[in-house]
Amino acid sequence: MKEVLSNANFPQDAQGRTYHVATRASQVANRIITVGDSVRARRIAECFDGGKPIFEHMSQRNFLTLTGTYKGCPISVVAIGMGFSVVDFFVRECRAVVEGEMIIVRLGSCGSLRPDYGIGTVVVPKTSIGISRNYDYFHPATTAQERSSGAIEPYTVTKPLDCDDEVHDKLLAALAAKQPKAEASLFNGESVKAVGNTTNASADSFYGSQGRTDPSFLDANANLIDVLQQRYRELSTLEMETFVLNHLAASANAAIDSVPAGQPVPQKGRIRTGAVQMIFANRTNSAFISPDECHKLEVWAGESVLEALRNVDIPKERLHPNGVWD
Ligand code: R1P
Repeated sequence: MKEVLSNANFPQDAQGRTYHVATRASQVANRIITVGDSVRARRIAECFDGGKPIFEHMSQRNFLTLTGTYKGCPISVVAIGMGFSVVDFFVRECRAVVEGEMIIVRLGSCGSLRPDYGIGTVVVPKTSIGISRNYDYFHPATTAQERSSGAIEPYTVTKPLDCDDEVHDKLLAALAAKQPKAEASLFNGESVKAVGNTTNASADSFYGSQGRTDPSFLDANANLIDVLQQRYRELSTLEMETFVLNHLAASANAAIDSVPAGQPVPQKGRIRTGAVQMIFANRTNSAFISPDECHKLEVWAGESVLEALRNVDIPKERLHPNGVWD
């Protein structure tokens, strides 16, 4: 750690840089694309005006922020890694340095649970559920009776939380407008397509809580996917971030809505979320994406998310007056 930080509750340096993402006011735009992978982030940033970001910072904790303009509209691309906890660092720390409404879109890879959504399909979910490992189920003190009776289940599944309707629709429209022509040599001859209005599940592991099997660990997940699909008929994709993004947006919006009438509302605006999920693994037939296919999907999806974000209005009065970076 290089900077001197203060405030153990929410550590920031003297200029307001946050502890992990390490950006400060005027370095992050109100419209953000978040990805897991810094290579994908840089690929998207090549579409910025001038072919590169205006502001760039890789934090010591490996959060990469690239801020530029796309057709004149300020947008940040932030690579955060994978999983629930990094979404929490990212959303809270970016919220702390951005004034006004935020629109955050996760552009990530996912596994498909549907034979008709193969490699080459890009999915825009409408809603997401969260799946977490219940650590107590695996605790040595938990009895066989507690396990077999169902008193303690191995996984907990949340209620669904929606993405923003307008963001969902603009993402789907942009993907359709920029859809590349299918090539027989790519995607195993499957047609390249974008689909929307699906249900996603975000899991707290790539392995156990996504129903993958591993004889080296007790995971108690043999019927997890079947149970999820019975409960959510439209369940199409599995990944690791969208649910938490929707949850944090709902929490931020609830904090604003809970301000009693007549009391000053914080300067911070609402958070609206969306997700674009590129199918890298088809769990129904074990297919996995090739590097060429990955590149093609990332270019299509990346440009589409930039275009969609540009097309979602953020009313001027809710933008920070100094909405420029330095
Ligand atoms: C698994 O390999 C990871 O890839 C996806 C999933 O959500 C999961 O976190 O994220 P990115 O493709 O954005 O890294």
